[in-house]
Amino acid sequence: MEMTLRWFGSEHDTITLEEIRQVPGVRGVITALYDKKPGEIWTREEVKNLKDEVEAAGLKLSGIESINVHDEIKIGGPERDYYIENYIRSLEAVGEEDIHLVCYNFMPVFDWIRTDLARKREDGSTAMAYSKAAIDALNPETMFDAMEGDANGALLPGWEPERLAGVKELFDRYRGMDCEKLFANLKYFLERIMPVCDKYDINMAIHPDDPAWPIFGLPRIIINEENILRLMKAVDNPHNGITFCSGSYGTNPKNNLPHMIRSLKGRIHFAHIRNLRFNSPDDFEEASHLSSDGSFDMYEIVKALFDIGFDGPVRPDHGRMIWGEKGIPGYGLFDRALGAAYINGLIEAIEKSRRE
Ligand SMILES: [Mn+2]
Repeated sequence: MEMTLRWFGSEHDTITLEEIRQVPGVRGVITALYDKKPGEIWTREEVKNLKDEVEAAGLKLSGIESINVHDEIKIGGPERDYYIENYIRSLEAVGEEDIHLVCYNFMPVFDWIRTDLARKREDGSTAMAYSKAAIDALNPETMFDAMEGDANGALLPGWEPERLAGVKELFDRYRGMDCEKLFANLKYFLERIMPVCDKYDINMAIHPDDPAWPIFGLPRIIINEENILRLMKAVDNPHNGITFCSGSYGTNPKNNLPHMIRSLKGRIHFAHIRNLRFNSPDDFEEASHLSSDGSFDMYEIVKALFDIGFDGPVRPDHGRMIWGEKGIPGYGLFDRALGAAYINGLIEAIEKSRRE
């Protein structure tokens, strides 16, 4: 497994490549052209500049998170082929620069959703949290305002103000969309991009919907083992794979995370490792990575990845805010560095115990 950290680029991130380089065991970063809007073409020169910047700091550009999929493709609208063609151009730029992993998601309108970006925990740290009661009380069209006021003015990936400004019109366009139609649109998209993925050996890694259930009447499909296996079979090409995100699949306690990992052998191209603590079935908060701080058995998760021979990039996912750090919610340096060190410890222990 290749330990990485996500980095939002020198324009947006509060942490530097030099800091990332000093986290033990971290050799790569996962990044993107964060100023690109969904549907915009990435050029080879832009990708090369990003890669050069990362490499100049002694790190590897281990993968892209994300090239966002335009809503027109998810809706299956009249302009989808145009946007798929643009997506293919962007994949070519990435492939030409010898980058072989692209994370993306297929969530309608909204990206990940939390109801609290800085819930105070008993140790004084803050973490992102989700409560069903808060969602039920919310109007989706005013939700972005509510979140923006809470984000330290930082950029929230997937919640770009330009995009959310049109959220009402987007809702209208998704009217009548159900899980089956959304699945068919995802299949259509994947079938069309597979030839370029084959040509450049690009692993597409779909990120699960977070949380893993429909929100505001919008369908969500990448939520459990059954659906993801169906998608793997529907486009049965190893370049059609997944990002295994423990914190996203784990929002539904019915998802058996180690079992899911084992059933997806060969199709997991990227792993996000994160722990959640459930306070009740309708309320969770993002814990530190340590098993005993949350509800997941992190050892079993890492062991399952090890057992299936997963050797792709892995990164600690959202961390808490600790030690007075201010930054993009979930993406401070300190708690993610602790997470990387802890996961590296698990990997080392599992590896050595297998050799005995
Ligand atoms: Mn994730």
